[in-house]
Amino acid sequence: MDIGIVGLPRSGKTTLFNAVTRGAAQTATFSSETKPNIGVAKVPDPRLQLLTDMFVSKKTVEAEVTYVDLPPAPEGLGQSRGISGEYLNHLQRADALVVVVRAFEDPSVADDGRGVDPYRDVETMLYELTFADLEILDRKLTRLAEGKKSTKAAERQTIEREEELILRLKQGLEDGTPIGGQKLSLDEARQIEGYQFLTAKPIIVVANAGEDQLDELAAMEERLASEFGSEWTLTAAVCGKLEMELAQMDAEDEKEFRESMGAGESGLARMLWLSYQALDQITFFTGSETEVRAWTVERDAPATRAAGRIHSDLERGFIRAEVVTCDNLLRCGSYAEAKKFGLLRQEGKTYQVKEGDVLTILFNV
Ligand SMILES: Nc1nc2c(ncn2[C@@H]2O[C@H](COP(=O)(O)OP(=O)(O)OP(=O)(O)O)[C@@H](O)[C@H]2O)c(=O)[nH]1
Ligand SMILES: [Mg+2]
Repeated sequence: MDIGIVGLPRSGKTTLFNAVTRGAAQTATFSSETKPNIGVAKVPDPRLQLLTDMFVSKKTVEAEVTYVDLPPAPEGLGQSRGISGEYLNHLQRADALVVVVRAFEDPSVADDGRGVDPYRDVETMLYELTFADLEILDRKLTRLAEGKKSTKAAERQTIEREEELILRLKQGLEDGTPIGGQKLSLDEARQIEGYQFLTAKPIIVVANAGEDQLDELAAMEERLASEFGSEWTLTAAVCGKLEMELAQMDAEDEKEFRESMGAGESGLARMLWLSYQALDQITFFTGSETEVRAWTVERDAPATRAAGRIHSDLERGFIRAEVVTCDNLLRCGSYAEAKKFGLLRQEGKTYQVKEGDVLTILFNV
């Protein structure tokens, strides 16, 4: 899972990136960064420790989500001049986008002269993403028109069909429906897979509030959800700077501070959970005396695909999977006991992996 973090200058992208990856990338009152920060967030999961204790395992490995914190766009993202070049490539590579908007008031951090308004900024950002896709569509239309001139009548039909689809997508976008929200046949969806449209990606809108706005978070979340929430747009409000400071403490101190400030669930856990939701991912486990490990895969993925997440050999040479739910395994205390109670199942290639499954893949290459 690769998640791109975007937003207007000084909205708190790097601050949130640091919070979720427990990183220490440079944040700044004046934008100076030009390279993206790439970091990995380890997904906390209490089941991992329980499994590690049960297996008396030497090693525990959490599931990971990669975040890419993008510097402000060189052309001035948010000023309707579009997104292009390397910046666009970075965005296109992400599986989902976090759109950060500034809600915190702080006179030492300059705004763009229009005052702080997170809702206006969400609209600006969504407009920018739409604008970038419209540009991609226009470029494609130009290329198709050129192609039509130099092809024979028989091939022209294929081009015209593609042209039709692109025009329909464009109309939809202009009417305010992101490409991810437009109805497409399977065939059409496959046809546009390669284009990497930004509005086809799930979006997580995060309002970055100040620590003095803790008691406004709930109201902010409500307004964000009602104005922008949809099947493909998730919304949240967090205190980025506070979360970053908390993420840099050790677990005990963090817990104490969180309680004393009434800061609730960790913003880090929240961001990760939203990332899972946006990409419809589930967690499964592998376990032995050498290593207990959590993995992610799309919901309803077949066992072969889950095997492939572990290693391509396991997907290629897949024979079958031994499956037990994490809860059942922990209750039984060992594979042998789980087997005795008939809780260890043998599953084939098409078995749809469930949240919390513990898998042993049998394979032969
Ligand atoms: N008071 C306050 N300041 C914040 C908060 N979040 C971020 N800041 C400050 O705002 C400034 C910009 O934060 P960054 O995280 O660097 O923002 P950014 O979006 O990465 O900025 P660019 O990469 O330059 O576009 C820094 O000085 C932060 O300390 C917050 O919640 N409260
Ligand atoms: Mg930054």
